[in-house]
Amino acid sequence: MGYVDEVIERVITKNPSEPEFHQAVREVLESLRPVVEKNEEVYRREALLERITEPDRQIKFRVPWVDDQGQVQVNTGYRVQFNNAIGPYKGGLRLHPSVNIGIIKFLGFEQIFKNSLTCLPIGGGKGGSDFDPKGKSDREVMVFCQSFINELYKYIGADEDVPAGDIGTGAREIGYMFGQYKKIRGVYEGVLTGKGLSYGGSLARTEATGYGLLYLTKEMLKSNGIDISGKTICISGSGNVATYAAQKAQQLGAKVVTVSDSNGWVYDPDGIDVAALKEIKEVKRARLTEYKNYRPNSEYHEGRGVWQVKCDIALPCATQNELLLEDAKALVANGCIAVAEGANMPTTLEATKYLQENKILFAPGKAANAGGVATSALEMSQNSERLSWSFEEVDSKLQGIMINIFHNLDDAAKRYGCEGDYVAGANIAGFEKVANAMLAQGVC
Ligand code: NDP
Ligand code: 2IT
Repeated sequence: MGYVDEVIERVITKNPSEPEFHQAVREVLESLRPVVEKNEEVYRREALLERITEPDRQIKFRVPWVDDQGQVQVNTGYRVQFNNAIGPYKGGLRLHPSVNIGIIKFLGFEQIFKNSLTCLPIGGGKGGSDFDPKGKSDREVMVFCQSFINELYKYIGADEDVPAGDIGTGAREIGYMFGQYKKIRGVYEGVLTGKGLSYGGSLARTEATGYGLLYLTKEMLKSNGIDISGKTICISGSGNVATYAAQKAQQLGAKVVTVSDSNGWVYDPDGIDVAALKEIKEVKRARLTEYKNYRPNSEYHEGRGVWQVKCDIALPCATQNELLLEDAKALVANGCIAVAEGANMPTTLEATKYLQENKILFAPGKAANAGGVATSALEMSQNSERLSWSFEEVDSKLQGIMINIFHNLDDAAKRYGCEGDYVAGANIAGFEKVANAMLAQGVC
């Protein structure tokens, strides 16, 4: 058995019941085969693949809080500090009832390579809790966030580990967490990113993941001789990533016809009204069923269905494994030309394979959604120099980073004889830098 297969088997045996983690490891390691073959002797001796698939540490803790009825509730908190070879641990906090250690590990593992692709000095980590912010009062969210930080504060810091938002964690949650960290530690430092603008946040961080997704998609299309303007786009999700992806897509002259949430989806033939979407989701924290009140011409459907709609470009921006083989088949049959992942691992391995075999341009999440964490790193830089950059300055750096990511992964794919395979290109380009740093730093 080859080294890659040995390590995949070892990961599965050592971490049973963590299917999402297995999936992420398999995707990365399988596409690293040509790199591993070239360096097999050194990598084996240094146990490089065993080390890179084992987190530096996993922290799991109790998060007790009191609800509005006076009842004590108990959630589980997690932080997986995966790899800090190239910088302090960096990655979001997911608050969703589905959160478990396997999901946090898959996200933390992806984050290592994503952060490396940004070419900024950030290592990989992820955390979260099975707490569900939906339907909770502001007070309940606040006391949960305070209790979460009461434990997590021991392990994070501006030069140590810098968490941020993810599903269920937005500006409100980051604000409460930042306040509690400051109170306990008595220091004012950039320990979290995605902060409010009046206390160390960066302009354009809110927009960054969605905007970055479109900057990378545009560059991928351009390098294949295609103009994004005039294209029809299907987006899934209706949260932070989906909303600002829709906004930037429209600014670039494309038409976005769908968005979704975990209950259903909207089809708007005239193009999604981003202002209405923001009001429903960001202000009212309501469901997509409300969208029809703003746009009588639109349709609301219960359940899944976004990928059955005819489009040129598909941007999955909700959650993992939301684009299945049957969806990939529908996209291909309907003439789709490109898929770029705004979410982390939204496309199953079978669906990805089918799309690539059918010559769909496919940009993996660790490259396509890296604009969020890249701008988080820019927020860290601003905090360190105690300055704030203008929106234009941050946005133009973000554009440069996304264009650079695309060319780095495109070049890596060409170097290893798999031109056009952007999954392999992203994994190879992200891995090389981390691997070299780990080898240079010795066994640790
Ligand atoms: P939000 O919480 O703002 O929005 C999440 C959206 O996805 C909501 O529309 C939500 O619907 C939907 N969703 C969540 N879970 C499920 C599910 N199990 N089934 C169906 N729909 C679901 O999160 P973000 O927009 O921040 O994150 C979306 C994706 O992008 C995630 O994969 C995240 O890891 C990734 N990402 C986020 C970054 C960021 O900067 N925020 C950066 C890079 C990647 P509902 O409201 O019904 O739950
Ligand atoms: O998946 C991700 O890259 C994020 N949720 C953003 C992480 C960050 O530190 O900004």
